[in-house]
Amino acid sequence: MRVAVVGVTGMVGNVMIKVLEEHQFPITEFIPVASERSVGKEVVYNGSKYAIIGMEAAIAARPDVAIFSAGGGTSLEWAPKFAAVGTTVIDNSSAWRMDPSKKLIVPEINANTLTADDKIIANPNCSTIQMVLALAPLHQKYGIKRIVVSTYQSITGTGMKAVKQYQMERKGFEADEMAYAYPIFENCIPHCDSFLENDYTKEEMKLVNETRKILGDQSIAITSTTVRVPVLGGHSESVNIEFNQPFEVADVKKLLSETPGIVVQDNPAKNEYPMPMLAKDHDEVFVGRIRRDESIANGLNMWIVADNLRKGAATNAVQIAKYLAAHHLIGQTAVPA
Ligand code: A2P
Ligand code: 11C
Repeated sequence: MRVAVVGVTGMVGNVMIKVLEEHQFPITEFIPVASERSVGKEVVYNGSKYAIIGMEAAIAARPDVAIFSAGGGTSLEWAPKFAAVGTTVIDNSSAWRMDPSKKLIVPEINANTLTADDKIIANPNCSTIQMVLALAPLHQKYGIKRIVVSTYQSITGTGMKAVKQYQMERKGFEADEMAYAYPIFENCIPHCDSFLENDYTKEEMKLVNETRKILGDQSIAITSTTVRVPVLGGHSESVNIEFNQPFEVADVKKLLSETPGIVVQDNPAKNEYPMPMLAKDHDEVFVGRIRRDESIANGLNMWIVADNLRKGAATNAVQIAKYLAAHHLIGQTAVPA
């Protein structure tokens, strides 16, 4: 498999290299791609050095797969050009997620819908991926009526500029460039991505719209508040769910603990619950604080944590690529649907 990583110098790009190495993805040629600013610089993949190339050169190389983490604008412009030369694009940006002709994939939930004709595949938003992974089996069993989610999101989700802002502020300096409207050190900012006309942020509406698309159910009521916190390890989410059917908390815990990709960390007696400092550098989604919402019928509360650069981005994308490779849906071996 000839694999291009577009946005290889970025926050997600860096983790993408690690995840590809760890998953021993069968790469015959590694093609690192970034903006013209980075062309010629070197990155290390599996112990060897590779020179970064630009977009035109990457298209000319006709990779089998291109994993994009270079922002929505770059993806909108360039993904179709890669697809046009036969490359399968797995895109981490928000550019294609809600396009009805593109699939929005969390492999454990809906990879079985992929075919060789899917040349641009959307990776959901990080805060959506970790939430839906836990919701999918519960929706199937009990039917979800309504979700109320509040997030506590790592600054790594914003990119390099935000991490630099945090590091400068932590040292007591003003940042050269501000990624946020306010200082993030010793602060919480109830504002992830830009505001929309309805006064929700784009990040909040991603949780609403992407969750419905992935679960294939537009009837689920969802409302969200997304908050940036001075954390590096991962995103945390307080999720309140109202089911259509009654449930037992013990059954929910059992079902989640049997779900691939999920680790249940839930033992209040021993102060065991998921936290970003424990989730960092792990591929799994961690679920804890699982308890009945005693204020309504069929209500449940959970706390969901994942490394947003891993399952929220790089790991999910690599899992999609692995699925495509295992099912011969990419490159010269692609089997048309
Ligand atoms: P570069 O380092 O050359 O600017 P982050 O979100 O962490 O800031 O990373 C963004 C990534 O997207 C970087 O690798 C960046 O490369 C890349 N990128 C930004 N704009 C483009 C573009 N027009 N073409 C290709 N890569 C781009
Ligand atoms: C964040 N979820 O943490 C964002 C990062 O739509 O792909 C990824 C933005 C996106 O701010």
